[in-house]
Amino acid sequence: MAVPSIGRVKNLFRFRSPLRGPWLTSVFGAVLLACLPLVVLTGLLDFVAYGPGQHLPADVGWLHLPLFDWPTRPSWLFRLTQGLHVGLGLVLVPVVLAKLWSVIPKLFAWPPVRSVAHALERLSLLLLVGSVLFEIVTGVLNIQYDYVFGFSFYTGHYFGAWVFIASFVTHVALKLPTMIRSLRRRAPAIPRAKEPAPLTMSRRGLLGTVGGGALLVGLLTAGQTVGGPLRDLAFLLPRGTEPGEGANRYPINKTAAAAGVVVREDWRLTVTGVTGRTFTRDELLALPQHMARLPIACVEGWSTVQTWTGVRLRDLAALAGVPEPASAFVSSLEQGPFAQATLNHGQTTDPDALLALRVNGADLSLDHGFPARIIVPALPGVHCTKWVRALDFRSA
Ligand SMILES: Nc1nc2c(c(=O)[nH]1)N[C@H]1C(S)=C(S)[C@@H](COP(=O)(O)O)O[C@H]1N2
Ligand SMILES: [Mo]
Repeated sequence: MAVPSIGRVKNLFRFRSPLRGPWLTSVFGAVLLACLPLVVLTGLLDFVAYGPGQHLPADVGWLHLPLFDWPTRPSWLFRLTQGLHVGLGLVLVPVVLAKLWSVIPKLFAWPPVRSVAHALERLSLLLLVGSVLFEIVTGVLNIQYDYVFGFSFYTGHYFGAWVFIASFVTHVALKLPTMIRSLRRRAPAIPRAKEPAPLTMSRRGLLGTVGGGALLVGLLTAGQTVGGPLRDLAFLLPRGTEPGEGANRYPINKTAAAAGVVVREDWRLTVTGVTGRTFTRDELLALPQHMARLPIACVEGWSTVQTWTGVRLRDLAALAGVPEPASAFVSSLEQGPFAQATLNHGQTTDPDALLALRVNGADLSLDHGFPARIIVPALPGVHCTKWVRALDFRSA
C-alpha cells in the first residue's frame, strides 16, 4: 500500500495558492458585512414571530427578545422575513466558504499565540467560524427535516446566533480598518503563501466561480417562495405537493399519514370561552363564510399563496361568549409538537383570521388539514395548525 510521504502531507498544509491574499479576503468580507446583518436581523424577527416563549427552556427566559406582539399586517410580512432569512442565508454559503478558504493558512499560523490580545483575537475567530458553520449546518438540516443533532433546533439555532452576533461584532471591530485598507490598495497581487505556486485559475475566474455558486444556490432556492416554473427547480425544498392539478395542489408540510392523524366520521370542533359548544363541519359551513387570499410561509423558507374560505375566528369567539378575545388556544388532532398553538390578540381578531374549511373553491384535502385548519395573515406557517380539534378563546 502506498503511504503518502511526510513531505507530501506537509505540502498539503502549505496552502500555496497565489490567489489567497488580503484583497480577496476583504472582497468576500465586504459582501458578508453587507449581507449577514440582514440574515441575523430577519432571523431574530422570525424568532419573535415564532414566539420563543413557547420554546425556550424557562431558566433562560431572560434571553427572550424584548417582545412585541407579531402583527398580522402586511400579510406577507413573515413570508418576506423568513424568505430573506433562509434564502439569503443559503445564497451566502459559497461566500462564507470562500472567505474561510482565503484565510486557511492563518488558521495554521505558527506560533499559534503571540500575546494576550492575539489569543483573544484567535478565540473570537474560533467562535466566529464555529458559530457560522453551526448555524449553516443546523439551518440546512432543519430544512431537510433532519434532526440528527438531538437538541431543539430553535434553542440551538437561537443560541448559536448570539454567539455568532458577539463574535461577528468583535471581528468587524478588529478587522474593518484592514479590510478598508486592503480594498483601497486594490493590490490583489500580495499573496499570503510564502512560496506561491503558479496560477491555475485567474482571480476573476475565482470570483466568478464563487459568485456563480451563490447565483446557482439562489436559483435553486428562489422557487420555494416565488413559485411558478421555478418551483420545480427548488430542489433545496424537499416538500412535495399533491399529485394532479386540483385546488389542493401546493406544498404539503407533513401529510396526515406522516402525522399519524385519522379523522373520524364523528369529528366535532369544540369551541370554548365563557360558554362552550361543539360544531359539525356542516354547522361550520352554515356560519357566515369569509374568503381571504393569504400565504402559508414556513419557517423553513418556502411559501405559497392560496385563496382560503372559512369562519372568522372572532365570529367563533363571539359564539363562545368572548367578543373581545385576548388570545386563542388551538388544539390539533395530532399529538406531539404540533398538538397546540397560541394566537395573540391581533391574530385572533384580524378580519382575515380564519378557521379555514375550503381552499381555492374546494374542500381542504386531508393532507392540508381537513376538516379545518388555521389561516391567519403573517402568522408563521408552523402555527397554521391543521386538523383542528378545539379552540379555546381567552379574554385576558
Ligand atoms: N397539525 C399540524 N399542523 C401543521 C403542521 C403539522 O405538521 N401538523 N405543519 C405546520 C407547518 S410547519 C406548516 S409550514 C404548515 C404547512 O401547511 P400545508 O402542509 O397545508 O402546506 O402547516 C402547519 N400546520
Ligand atoms: Mo413550516
